[in-house]
Amino acid sequence: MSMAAQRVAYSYCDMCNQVPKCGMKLHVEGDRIVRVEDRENYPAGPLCIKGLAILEEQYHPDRLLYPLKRTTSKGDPNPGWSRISWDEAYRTIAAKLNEVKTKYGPEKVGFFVGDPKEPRPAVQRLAYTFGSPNYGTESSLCSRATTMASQLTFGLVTGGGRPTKETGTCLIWTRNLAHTAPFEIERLRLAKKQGVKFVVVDPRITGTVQQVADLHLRLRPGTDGALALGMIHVMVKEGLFDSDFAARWTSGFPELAKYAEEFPPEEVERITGVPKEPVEEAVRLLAMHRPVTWIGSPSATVHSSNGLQNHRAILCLMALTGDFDVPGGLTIPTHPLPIHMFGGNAEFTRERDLLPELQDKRIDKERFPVWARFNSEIQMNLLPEYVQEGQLKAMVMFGANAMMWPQSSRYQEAIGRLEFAVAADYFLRPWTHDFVDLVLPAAMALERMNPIAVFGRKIYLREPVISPLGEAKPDWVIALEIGCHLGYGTEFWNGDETQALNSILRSVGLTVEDLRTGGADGVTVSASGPELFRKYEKGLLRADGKPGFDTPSGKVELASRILTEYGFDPLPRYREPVESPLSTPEIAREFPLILNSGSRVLMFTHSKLRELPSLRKLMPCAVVNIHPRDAEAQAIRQNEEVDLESPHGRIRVKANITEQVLPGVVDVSHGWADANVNEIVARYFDPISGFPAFKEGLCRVTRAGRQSS
Ligand SMILES: Nc1nc2c(c(=O)[nH]1)N[C@H]1C(S)=C(S)[C@@H](COP(=O)(O)OP(=O)(O)OC[C@H]3O[C@@H](n4cnc5c(=O)[nH]c(N)nc54)[C@H](O)[C@@H]3O)O[C@H]1N2
Ligand SMILES: Nc1nc2c(c(=O)[nH]1)N[C@H]1C(S)=C(S)[C@@H](COP(=O)(O)OP(=O)(O)OC[C@H]3O[C@@H](n4cnc5c(=O)[nH]c(N)nc54)[C@H](O)[C@@H]3O)O[C@H]1N2
Ligand SMILES: [Mo]
Repeated sequence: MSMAAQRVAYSYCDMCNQVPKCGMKLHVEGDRIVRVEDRENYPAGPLCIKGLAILEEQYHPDRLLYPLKRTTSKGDPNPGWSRISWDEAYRTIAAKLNEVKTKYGPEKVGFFVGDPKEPRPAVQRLAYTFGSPNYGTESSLCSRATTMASQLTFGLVTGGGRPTKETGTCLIWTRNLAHTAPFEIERLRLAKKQGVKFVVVDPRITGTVQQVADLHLRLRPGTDGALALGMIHVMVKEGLFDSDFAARWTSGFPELAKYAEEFPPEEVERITGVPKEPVEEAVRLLAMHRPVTWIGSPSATVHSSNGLQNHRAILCLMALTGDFDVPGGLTIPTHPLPIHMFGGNAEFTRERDLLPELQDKRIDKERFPVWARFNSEIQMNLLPEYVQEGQLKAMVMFGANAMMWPQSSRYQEAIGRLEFAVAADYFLRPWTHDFVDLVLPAAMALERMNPIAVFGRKIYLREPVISPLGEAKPDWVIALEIGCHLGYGTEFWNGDETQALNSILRSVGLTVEDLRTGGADGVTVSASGPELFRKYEKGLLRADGKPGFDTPSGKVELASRILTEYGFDPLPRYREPVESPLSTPEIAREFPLILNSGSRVLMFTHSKLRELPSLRKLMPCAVVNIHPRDAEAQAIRQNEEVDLESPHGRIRVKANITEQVLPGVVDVSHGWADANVNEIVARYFDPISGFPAFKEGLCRVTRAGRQSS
C-alpha cells in the first residue's frame, strides 16, 4: 500500500468490556487497521496493554466468522459444528423461540448478556417485545448488589466519586484501579500530590495501595461489615461523626449506634484481623481531613454471603461523615442525561411501557423480591434451578460464559438441558458453546457502530472503522434482525441500526447525523442549570419535590424500612461467611486457608484475551498467590504446580509466593478454562441480593498430587 491510501479513524476500546471506554486513534490502509494509538482530547485514556493489543484480537486467526449449528445431539462431547447461512440461523431461531412460546409461554425464553455492555439495550428490548421479562446480565453478580445497597440506604444509586480539589480524604473501599482502570490511577496520584489523603481497604498490597495509600487496612476477606461497624463504633464513641447530619437526615441512628457497640476494636481485630490502631487512625483521618469521598468496587465487597449488608455498613459509615453531596464529598450529578453510559434508555429497552405488564412472570420474584423490586434485570444466578424447575426452556445469549458462575458445571448442564440455546460471541468457547445449538459470530468493536459513549453530558458516536470480517455482524444488528424474524419488523426498525439509535438520541434532542457533524470531539448536551449540592435540602432528590431522600422515611436509612418489609434485618447486620475459621472451625482444620477469587489482573478481562500472544506471555497460566508462611508450611516452591482444593472441588495451578497476600489467605484469578477457580467456589448466595460468595470460603494448597483422595 502506498502512504496515500492511509487514513485515520477514531473509535473506543472494548478490551475490558467496561464503560466508559478509552479512546482510540487508528491508522487504516484500505480496509485493514495497521496501527492503534491514544486518541487525543478524549475523556478516557491513555490505553493500557490490553487496548494496545486490540489488533491481535481483531485479526486473530481463530475468530468466529460464520454462524454455526451443531450436528450432533446435545450431550455429545463433539458438537460437530457446521457452517450455515445467516438466513438459516435466523429462521431456526425464530422457529424455535416461537415453538417454545406456543408450547409454554414467552416467559420461558430467557435472554442473557454476559460482561459485554454494548449489546444490552437491544437484547433487553428484544426480550420484552417477545413477551418475556426474563432478561438478565452478568450484573447478577457484578455491580447490582452495590447499587441496591445504595438505593436501600440513600434512595439513589452511587458507586462513589473521584476526589476533587476540595476533597480532604478519599476512602478507597475497595478498588484496585491500578489493574482495573489504569488511567484513573494517574488522576488519583495527582490528587494525592495536591494533598488528598488516601485510606485504602484491601486484603492485598495492590498497585493502588502502593501508589496512593496513606493508610492501608488489610482485612480478612468477607468481613467488610465488621470493619465498617467497628469504624462506626469509634466514630460514635469519640464523637467523630456529623451529629447534625445524623440527627436531621438519617433514620435509625440510635439503633445503629447501639448495634455498633458490639464492635469494639478488640472484637473487630478478632473478626477482621485489622488491629485497633489503624482502625482508630482511619476514623481520625476521615474526621480531620474533610470532606470525605469514597471509591467503591462494583463487586469485591458484595462477593460474599453477607455482601449486601456489608456494603450497606460501608455506606452508613459514609453517611455519618456528613459529606454526602457536598463539594469534594460523595457527590451525585444534578442533571444526568437520560441515557445509560452504554447507550440505551428505559424507553428504548421498553422497561417503561412493556415490563410493568410482564413483572408477574419474572422467575426471580419469589426468591429475590428485593432484587426484583429494584432491578429490571432478573437475578440469573439460579439458572440451574430455573431450568430444573422448567421455568426456562430456551435461551438467547450474547457474550455468555458458563465459567463466570460458581460450580460452573451446573450451569453448563443447565444450558445443555434447554430445548434450544443460541449464543453470539467473538470466539468459539467450548466451555459454554459445547452446550448450545447455534453460535453466531459477533462483529468486534472496531467493526461496529452502536451504541454511543456517554461521559457526563458529552456524547460520542462510534462509526465502524472497517467492515466486519467474514460474516460477523454487530450484536445490535443481530438483536434487531432476530426481532424482525420473530415478526416485529416495525418495533425493530426493519433492522436499521441508525434509526434505532435515533430513537434513543431523541431523548436528548439529537440524531446520529448531529453526532456525525460533531465529529471526533463529540457533542455536549448543555445542562438546564448549574451543578447544585446538598440536593436533599432543596427537594431535588424526590419526585414529590420535598426535602430529603427518596426512601420510605425520606431520610438516609441506616435502618432500612424496605428490608424490614421483606423480613430482613433493617440494620446492616454483620454475619460471618458461611464457611470461615470462625463459623466452621471444623472445616477450617482441614481447609485452613481462605479462598479469595477473582482479583483482576491487568492483562486479561475475565475469560477474555487469553488467546492474544502479547498478553498471554505476561501470564501464561493460572496461579495461586500464597504467602511465604503458608507456602513454607507445605514445602511449596515458587512456580511449582499445586493442588488448590476446597470442600467443593479441586483444580491444579502454579504457586506464586508473595507477601502481597495476607498470611492465611490465598488469591486466585478467575476465567482460566483449564483451571477454573469457580469449580471450587461454593454455591452460597447472599439472601437479599442473590450474589455468590466469590471472596470467602475455605481451601488448602498442597504440592501437586500429594492429596490423592
Ligand atoms: N484488567 C481488568 N480490568 C477489569 C476487569 C478485568 O477482568 N480485568 N473486570 C472489570 C469488572 S467486571 C469489575 S467488576 C471490576 C472490578 O474492579 P476492582 O474492584 O477494582 O477489582 P478486583 O480486583 O475485582 O477487586 C479489588 C480488590 O478487592 C480485594 N478484595 C478481595 N476480597 C475482598 C473483600 O472481601 N473485601 C474487600 N474489601 N476487598 C476484597 C482484592 O484484593 C482486590 O485488590 O474490574 C473491571 N476491570
Ligand atoms: N470466582 C470469581 N468469579 C467471578 C468473579 C470473581 O471475582 N471471582 N467476577 C464476576 C464478575 S464481577 C463478572 S463481571 C463476571 C465476568 O463476566 P463474563 O461474562 O464471564 O466476562 P467475559 O469473560 O469478559 O466475557 C464473556 C464472553 O463474552 C464474549 N464477548 C466479549 N465482548 C463481546 C461482545 O461485544 N459481543 C459478544 N457477543 N460477545 C462478547 C467473550 O468472548 C466471552 O466469551 O465474572 C464473575 N465471576
Ligand atoms: Mo464485574
